[in-house]
Amino acid sequence: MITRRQFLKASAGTGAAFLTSSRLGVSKAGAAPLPGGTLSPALIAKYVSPLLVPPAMQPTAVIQSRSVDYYVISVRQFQQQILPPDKPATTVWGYGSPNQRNFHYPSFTVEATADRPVRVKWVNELIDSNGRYLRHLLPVDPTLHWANPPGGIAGRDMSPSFASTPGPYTGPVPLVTHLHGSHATEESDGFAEAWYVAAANNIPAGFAQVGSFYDQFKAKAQAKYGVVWEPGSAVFQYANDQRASTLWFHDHTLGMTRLNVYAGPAGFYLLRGGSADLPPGVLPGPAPQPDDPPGKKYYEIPIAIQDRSFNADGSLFYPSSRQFFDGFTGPYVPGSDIAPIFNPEFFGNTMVVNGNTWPVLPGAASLSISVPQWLQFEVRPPQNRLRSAGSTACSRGAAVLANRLGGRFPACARTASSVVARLS
Ligand SMILES: [Cu+2]
Repeated sequence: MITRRQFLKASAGTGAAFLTSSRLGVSKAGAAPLPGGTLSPALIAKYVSPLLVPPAMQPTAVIQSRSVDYYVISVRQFQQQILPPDKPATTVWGYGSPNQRNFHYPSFTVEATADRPVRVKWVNELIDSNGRYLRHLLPVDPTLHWANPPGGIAGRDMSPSFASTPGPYTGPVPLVTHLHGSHATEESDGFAEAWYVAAANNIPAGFAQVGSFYDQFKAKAQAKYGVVWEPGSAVFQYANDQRASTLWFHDHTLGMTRLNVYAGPAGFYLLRGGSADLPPGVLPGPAPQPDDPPGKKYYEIPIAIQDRSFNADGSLFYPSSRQFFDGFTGPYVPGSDIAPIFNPEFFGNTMVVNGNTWPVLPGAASLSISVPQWLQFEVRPPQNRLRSAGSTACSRGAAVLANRLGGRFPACARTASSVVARLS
């Protein structure tokens, strides 16, 4: 059996050459695009779609003598015009509030206040109109240490064994949401093994429908908050007993986070107030709030910069074979310990900002700043406040953006940051 180590040794020469050329591709603007799907990024018009400033999500209710903001937030599948209007729409997943029908990738923003708890019922609604589960939009490698619903209760959250190399997993999709940067107790933290599939009517017999931590956290949440987790959902509570900050929520399922987040579910959670926040009027605003009139102008703008690749039909591209990464054509698991689909690293060749490829933020001002490869930005002097939540390539994007704007960016590897650009 070939192990990963032996393979890496044998292919050290070719591997190094591949890495060098792909690194050059990233750093040299105007070089050949990174390999991706069937839609060349060169054919995507830049700075056409307006930059969306994600609106604020309305709480579903205010509960417990008006002391807790309560949200019901589901993940659904829908079509969104991510590419410019001359290209097809893209099927994505995203969070939204079912009674407000505001599903979007990235999600509308949760506005939270320091020391005022937020409770969220997170629902996995990846089902069709007949109540049958939806398959993943992207190729899921079932040979990793992952959620593994087909393993049943005994085999969930493990790496299964195979007699021959398997194809991608096509069963119901496990999800669980983590609020990145939050103070949370374990039952509300979105543990990778606390996932759950949608309450579909065709779950195959023997499949695990929840991860190995789900039941104990469900009991804990009931004891602590009196909440009942219904099938296909979990109720988490965030105390918000921390300093004002930019947080974001995203899927966190074991061995699938890269795919679930790439498919869309992510959103900003902005915590304001408390002794650590600046008094009103110091930082530029306003930011979106629930019930804003249409067309209101914002000067606090959250920016989610993400790399993606597309196919000509508008669908998201994600590698379906290890071969894409380094040309290795097998043998894969079980003939070696190399996973057949999983890629150790992947960079998209198209920049998506707040759910549109290379958008533009039009402003009333004369000043226009173009951040090559990311977005074009017109800002109104004297200043804007930009927030960015960094993940993978995003951190680098945000740092470059901050640099171009002459702003301050505390450290690109930090989980969440806020950039204040002062322009004169
Ligand atoms: Cu995170």
